[in-house]
Amino acid sequence: MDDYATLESEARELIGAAADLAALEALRVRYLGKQGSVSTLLKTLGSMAPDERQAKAPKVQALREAVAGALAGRKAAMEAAELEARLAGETLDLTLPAPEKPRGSVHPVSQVMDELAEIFADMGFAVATGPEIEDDWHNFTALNMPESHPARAMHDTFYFPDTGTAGGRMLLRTHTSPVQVRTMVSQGAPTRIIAPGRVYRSDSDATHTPMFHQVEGLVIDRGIHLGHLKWTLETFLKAFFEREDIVLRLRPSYFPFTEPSVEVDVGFALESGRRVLGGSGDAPGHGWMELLGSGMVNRRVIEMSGLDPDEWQGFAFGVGVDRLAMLKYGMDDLRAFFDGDVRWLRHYGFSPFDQPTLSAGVGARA
Ligand code: 2U9
Repeated sequence: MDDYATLESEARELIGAAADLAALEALRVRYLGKQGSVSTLLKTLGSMAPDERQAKAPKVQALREAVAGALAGRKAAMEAAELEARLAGETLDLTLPAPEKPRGSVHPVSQVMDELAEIFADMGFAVATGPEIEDDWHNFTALNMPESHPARAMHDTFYFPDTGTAGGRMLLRTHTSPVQVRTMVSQGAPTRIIAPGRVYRSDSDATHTPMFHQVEGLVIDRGIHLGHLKWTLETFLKAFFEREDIVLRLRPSYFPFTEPSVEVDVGFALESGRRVLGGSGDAPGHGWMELLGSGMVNRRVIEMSGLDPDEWQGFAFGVGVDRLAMLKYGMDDLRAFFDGDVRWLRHYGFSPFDQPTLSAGVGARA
């Protein structure tokens, strides 16, 4: 056995006996590292006479390859053994139920807004949105509420410091009506939209929160009259409350942005102390509940939005989304809607997979 063969068998023996990857790495350095014995042999080839180099070089190269191969083989074997051991130690019971992932729920206000969008889409209404921080022209002036109107008082509306912007002072919108004004100004007529969203009033007690939700509707077209308004609201309420026996009563009222204006009451029955919508409010044991405000859009509002009121007429209505949710799903405290208590949401929230559709029933299933 020559020196090369001795070195190779010694290296193979040590590599075979290496206990772990660290020991193997130490052996790699010992043989193939910069100062390693095989590397040194390779270097000495350079200083040999050509004949001697020609005779020895293939042997040294073969030695280097043999050691490198033995190191790689041992390393692969160690890694495979480690994987084997891990797999043998792990058990996976595929019959166990998967742990349940926490799932969010849909807030009743969002649920009702989705239902409204679905119902009104079926009647050809688009959903329009706009800024919650408005200027006083869009929130008040364009809606026939001039400077002197009491709703403009500081104690009713949240104002921002006056910065002299073009449309007047900035404020938190008190209704979603400015969205309809913006739509009329930018898109003209005819139009059919609902505008759902947050509105703000400086008001706070058991039945009023400083922020609440409204949906308003607007139809502008030729020849629109109160009959269209009544049919639309009746069709909407029947679809929303999922009852055919919804009866409306229109009472004269006043809003600056509509003329004539009507308050819309819905008949209800008292069932074990609870008000349940349906039937005429004049029947024995029944009553009327005020639910919506509405009317024919005031010609001055149509004019201020840049349309000709002799050509275009329309109707508009407004209703509280929170109120609709309470009536349909039975919550009794408005303030709980905005407390952010997850227990309330777990109780009243809806499944995100239960999208309202007219065909499957617009209401959420319990
Ligand atoms: C334009 C023209 C007219 C929207 C209307 C009401 C009547 C109304 C209240 C219901 C309950 C607000 O949430 S509430 O407090 N709304 O009574 N809203 S008519 O009239 C408009 C809107 C936009 C351009």
